[in-house]
Amino acid sequence: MLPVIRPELHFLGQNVQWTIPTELENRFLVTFEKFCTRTLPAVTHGLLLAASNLPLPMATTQTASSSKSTSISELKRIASQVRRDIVRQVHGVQSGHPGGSLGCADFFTALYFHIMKHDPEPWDMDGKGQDLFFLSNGHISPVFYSALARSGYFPVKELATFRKLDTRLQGHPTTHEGLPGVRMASGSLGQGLSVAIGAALAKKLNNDDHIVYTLHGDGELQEGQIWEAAMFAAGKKVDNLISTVDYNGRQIDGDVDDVMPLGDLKAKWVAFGWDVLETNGNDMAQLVNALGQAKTRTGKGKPVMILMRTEMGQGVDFMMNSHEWHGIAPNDQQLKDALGQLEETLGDY
Ligand SMILES: Cc1ncc(C[n+]2csc(CCOP(=O)(O)OP(=O)(O)O)c2C)c(N)n1
Ligand SMILES: [Mg+2]
Repeated sequence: MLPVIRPELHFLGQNVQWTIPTELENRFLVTFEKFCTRTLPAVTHGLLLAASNLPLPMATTQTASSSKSTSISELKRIASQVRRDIVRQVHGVQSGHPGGSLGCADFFTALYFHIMKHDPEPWDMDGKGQDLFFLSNGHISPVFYSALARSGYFPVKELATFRKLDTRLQGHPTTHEGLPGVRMASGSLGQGLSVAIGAALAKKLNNDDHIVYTLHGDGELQEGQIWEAAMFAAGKKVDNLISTVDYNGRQIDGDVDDVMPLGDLKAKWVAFGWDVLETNGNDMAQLVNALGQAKTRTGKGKPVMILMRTEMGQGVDFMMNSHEWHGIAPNDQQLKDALGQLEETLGDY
């Protein structure tokens, strides 16, 4: 009979109490310490898999952070400003990724201004008692930064530093700069689901009943680590997780179907054991409804997946209907044309 101990583990700054046989203790201490100091998703995920035979406690209710109730028309107005922020950031430094960012502007607006229970202040990495969001397709950082700034995580005027030397707003988000709202480095595709699963498991261990959200590109799904994580999340009933795929059918080199077809994506996620919803990610009312539906489906033994149809470049006519604007910046005239199509609703930075 193995001796059983009750160690205090440290995960993203949270104290985790769990009954663990001593033979596994060292493995967990190593895992969580690495996760704490610098995000190492692959290693963490591997170690989570190694320890996956351990039973998980059921989540219980904790004090919730507030989620805002914002009308659909107001959300649309915010999304318009987010789109302006995107094209202005990318134009300002003549680099970055406007296409996917524009396509996901409605999603980020719905998430940060209506769906998630989160408080920008006081900010800490733990996010205990809050919903968490992990951006896995980190190249669409302009939309992430705009949503964070506009919802109060850091000054809106800091958007002007995007991709500049010494900025906290790196082209691909990092934790190193300490930008409030960023809990994981991303840009190397395929890793965010593994990290989010770790965070979702930590919430269960901490009896924190809040939800972990993720976003992934459809091209990103070509990464094998996604499917390893997908299998793990369903197999271990990580049911406090809502993932979304930006299903725009495009990626850096062309249409996803031409680069590596995804086949019947819904059937694949269902086969992997997920509860799958589909929505139009550029129709605010439909999107808010789908995200609300997804919330009601948590806690039922399955991770939840939203396949979200979007249009790359949505909102700027000459950036739509192609992959061309995946990662190039508008020139001065193109910026003017783009801004002419996007109402300034909250004031430019
Ligand atoms: C591991 C890894 N491989 C390749 C890349 C290069 N890359 C950056 S974005 C991208 C396309 C991803 O497609 P998708 O996720 O659909 O994003 P979208 O073009 O729709 O914004 C690729 C291949 C990367 N960032 N990471
Ligand atoms: Mg794509």
